[in-house]
Amino acid sequence: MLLEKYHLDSHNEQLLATHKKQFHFLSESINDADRIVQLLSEFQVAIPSWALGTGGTRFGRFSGGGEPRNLEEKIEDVGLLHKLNQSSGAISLHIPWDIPENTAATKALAAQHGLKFDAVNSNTFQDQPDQEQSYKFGSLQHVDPAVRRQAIDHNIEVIRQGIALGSKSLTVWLSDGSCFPGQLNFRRAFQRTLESLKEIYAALPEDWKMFVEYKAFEPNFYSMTVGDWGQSLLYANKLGPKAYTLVDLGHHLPNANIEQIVSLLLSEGKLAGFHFNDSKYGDDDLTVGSINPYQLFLIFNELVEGMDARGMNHANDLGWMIDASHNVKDPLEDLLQSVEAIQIAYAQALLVDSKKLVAAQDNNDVVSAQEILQNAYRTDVRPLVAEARLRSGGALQPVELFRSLGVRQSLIKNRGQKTVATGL
Ligand code: PSV
Ligand code: MN
Repeated sequence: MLLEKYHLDSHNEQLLATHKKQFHFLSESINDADRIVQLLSEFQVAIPSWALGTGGTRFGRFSGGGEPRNLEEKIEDVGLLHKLNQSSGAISLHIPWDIPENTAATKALAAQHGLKFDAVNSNTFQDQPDQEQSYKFGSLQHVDPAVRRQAIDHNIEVIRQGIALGSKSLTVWLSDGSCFPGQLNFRRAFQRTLESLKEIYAALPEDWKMFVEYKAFEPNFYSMTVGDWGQSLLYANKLGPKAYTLVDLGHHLPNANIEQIVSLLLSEGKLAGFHFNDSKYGDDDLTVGSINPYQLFLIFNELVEGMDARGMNHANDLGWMIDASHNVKDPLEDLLQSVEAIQIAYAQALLVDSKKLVAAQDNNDVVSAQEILQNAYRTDVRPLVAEARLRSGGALQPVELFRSLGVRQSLIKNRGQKTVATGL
């Protein structure tokens, strides 16, 4: 075990006095500190199995070593994160990058680490070595029914794997689209995709959801067949009540008002949840909150407002997941930072004085509305987040403990310097 309870205890003990001072100071200046801490403790963010190794670009990949070599080691890494922050209690698998060889053993290992299986993800954007048909010109949209059949069957197989693991949702992200004008008949491509999705939808168990993820561009650069939230919502509405739109923060054209998209999807009852990350230019897959933390806060502000308006449970009624690529940072440190950034934005949104905000909006008091939002955003809520970790048995400063224990060095020693995680 790289991380024992006594490591956590002695780390927390050293930082406790300073933390308590900061927490008390903050608790006295805000309302509801205990309620916020409680909500933060309940809030879990799923870790994608493909983000545990070093990511790369088409120009190169620079591994930091000690990457998980198989699904078991990926589960162990997420278990480690969860021990540190008590907020990463789920893992999301991408198939076929991660296929459990022995489902019962995989489930038992996850349970041992206190982890659940979040959404399972299908992959019809790459050709696998043993595959008969190619996805070069799309999968569910393809003009050849044999390709569509293969892609549909793959999704149904992913559902089957997910049922065995105890997942409750399937995320479908399609790279389908076209690179040049004239390549594709948009209307017919949409229709074929819809028909294919209907077959997959029909294979969903009663208590499952289908998440339809959109993306503006890449790998297709002229059109994407599920290119924006409007297109995803069209599919979801036509499919039925178990289909929802999934928002990946990096999948919009520049300057899109993501918080407005989130608000409307939520009020339509069609928001599936998130793939959290951050970006400057496109699908950069950077650490959550590293580029535009104000936007993240505004998104959470809409989430809290909209979920409360619909009487939804913050922790369980939407899918919360990270989707990132760690090209220059230690992936585990990056994921710890990402989860913390999500919790900070959530805590700040919980601080918004919603009654005052409604009054300001109803009076067209633009200045007050901005003051109310920014007052919450500019509050340093880190002591609340740390307190939630402390009360749940995690570390006051997860990255600091990860470093002081030399976790990466131990992983390199155990697994080797040149390991490569699948799915990168
Ligand atoms: C596509 O860019 C995406 O966001 C989808 O969620 C995929 O499943 C994932 O990235 C693959 O890395
Ligand atoms: Mn994604």
